Amino acid sequence: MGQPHPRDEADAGKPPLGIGMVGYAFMGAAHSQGWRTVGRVFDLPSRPVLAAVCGRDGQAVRAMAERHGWAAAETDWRALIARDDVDVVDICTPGDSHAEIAVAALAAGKHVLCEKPLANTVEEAEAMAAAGEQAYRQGRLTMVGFNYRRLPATSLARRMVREGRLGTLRHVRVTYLQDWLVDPEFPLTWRLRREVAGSGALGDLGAHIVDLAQYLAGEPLAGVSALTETFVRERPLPGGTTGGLAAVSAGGLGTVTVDDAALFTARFASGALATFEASRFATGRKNSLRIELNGERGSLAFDLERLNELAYHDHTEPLAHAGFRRILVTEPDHPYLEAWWPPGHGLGYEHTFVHQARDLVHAIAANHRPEPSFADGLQVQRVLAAVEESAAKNSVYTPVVV
Ligand code: SOE
Repeated sequence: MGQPHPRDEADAGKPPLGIGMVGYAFMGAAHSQGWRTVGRVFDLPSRPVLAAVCGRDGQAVRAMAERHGWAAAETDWRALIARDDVDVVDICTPGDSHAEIAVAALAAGKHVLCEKPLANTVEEAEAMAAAGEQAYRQGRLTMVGFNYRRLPATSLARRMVREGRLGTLRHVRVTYLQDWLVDPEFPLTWRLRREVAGSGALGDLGAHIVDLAQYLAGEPLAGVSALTETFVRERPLPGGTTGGLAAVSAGGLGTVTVDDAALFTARFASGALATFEASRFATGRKNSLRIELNGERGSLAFDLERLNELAYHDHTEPLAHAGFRRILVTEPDHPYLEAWWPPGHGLGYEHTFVHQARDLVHAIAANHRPEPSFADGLQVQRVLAAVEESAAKNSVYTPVVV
């Protein structure tokens, strides 16, 4: 064992906050990083302790626990939520188990952080939000893992919109594009099965951009008009995942039961118009999330591939020298950055999970409902359901007369 970390000594007097995580793949690794790092960077009111991680494959989950610093490994989530050393249950499993685990964990008196999308159906999300409301009255909190809110640049954009720098909003334009499904030989992993994932690009990517758009605009969407498509309808059956999104096939074919892409237009309650595009078939786009907001007084644009920057146009400036300029979001008074590196030393994807952990730890100490809570996650779920309903009706689709 090496020397104790100075921060460990400083934190020794703080009350422990035991974290129990269910699921240990891609998101589990990302959340582990967040929990492991948060107390070493931020001054927190309590001391997050990586108490236990849970997964069905005992050998794999023990290896994960060892690698990421979890004190114990469990193979049954019910055993995890029954543990006295677990205060927060962090759900990183596919959507089909979110509702059951979250409702049980809240009933067991735990705080719950749940990966997005909140659930696979509106009904499940309603049950989770109702359980969250009841638990809130007993001082237990819920949060959904819409991590892209927790970047300094997106948080700064929210602050600028709230300050009125864009004035009345007219447009929000969002795309979230990936290309890992382009190969028709890519196997039918759980993200392509409706009974496990709920939906495809819509729930996986569309949920993020619906949340981000509503968060930045500061208001909910009132209605949508949508098109969805499944480009490759049959794929080889999977033989196992090989890290991240990658997988190998086992032979034989199965049916894809989710969308590969979802496109929709939408109207905010205020009348602002929005367009959304979520796709896993955008060749060359790996994890490309872009959002632009246009208001009467100015515009803001964010690109996840340049995540330490915002583009800002101030339309109240003399037009002779107005235009988009780059804000480098690395100053100590930018959101989350007081604790990180000197100006100019940027952050990355993984830091969103550190910030998510920070915000939840503070919310628990203050008994303040965190945002987004399960109630907010339910609202996003309703938007996703409206998109599916609209796409099923093809309501936007007026054939071109020839
Ligand atoms: C896969 O499409 C994925 O990992 C999503 O599930 C995450 O939510 C997103 O942040 C990155 O892409």
